[in-house]
Amino acid sequence: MKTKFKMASVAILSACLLTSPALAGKGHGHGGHGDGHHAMNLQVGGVGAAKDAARTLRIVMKDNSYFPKFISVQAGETVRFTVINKGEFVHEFNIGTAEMHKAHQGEMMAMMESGALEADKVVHAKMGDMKHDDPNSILLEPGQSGEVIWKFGQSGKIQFACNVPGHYESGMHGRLVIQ
Ligand SMILES: [Cu+2]
Repeated sequence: MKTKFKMASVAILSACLLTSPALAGKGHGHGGHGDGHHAMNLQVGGVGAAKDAARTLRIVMKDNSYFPKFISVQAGETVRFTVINKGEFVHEFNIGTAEMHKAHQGEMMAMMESGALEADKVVHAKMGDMKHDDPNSILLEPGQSGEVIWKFGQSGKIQFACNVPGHYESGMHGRLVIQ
């Protein structure tokens, strides 16, 4: 019986593998094409400079939640986010629109399928050209911490989210309001 279950999950994985190149290509190309690399919008903004960050917000990630789960910033504000993963799984802090998160979920699924991403670690040797180096996000293993410096755009409502397969769906996202 056990073997049968295993076979079933392998079949599901292979089915996903077939669809993943299309998904991965849909979001943004990997390898840094500069501007246009991301489907950024006017609200999301872009990379910030450390010298412009007047405040630091600490974000704690757990399995599978954020604290705080609501962030309010000013339009045009640069914020330094210090992010710590206190969970037992890999988590991501990613700033974007719901559409951007959806596109990134396809990429992270492909990473997991290729072995570059496991539930509790990032296998850098298997990353290849799928490097997780998008400036609007940080991917952290359990116990790791990191920083994202971000300059927000115009007022609006976006999200911060974790796009590790299954995490967004289980509620790992928060509201980010740009006043
Ligand atoms: Cu997560």
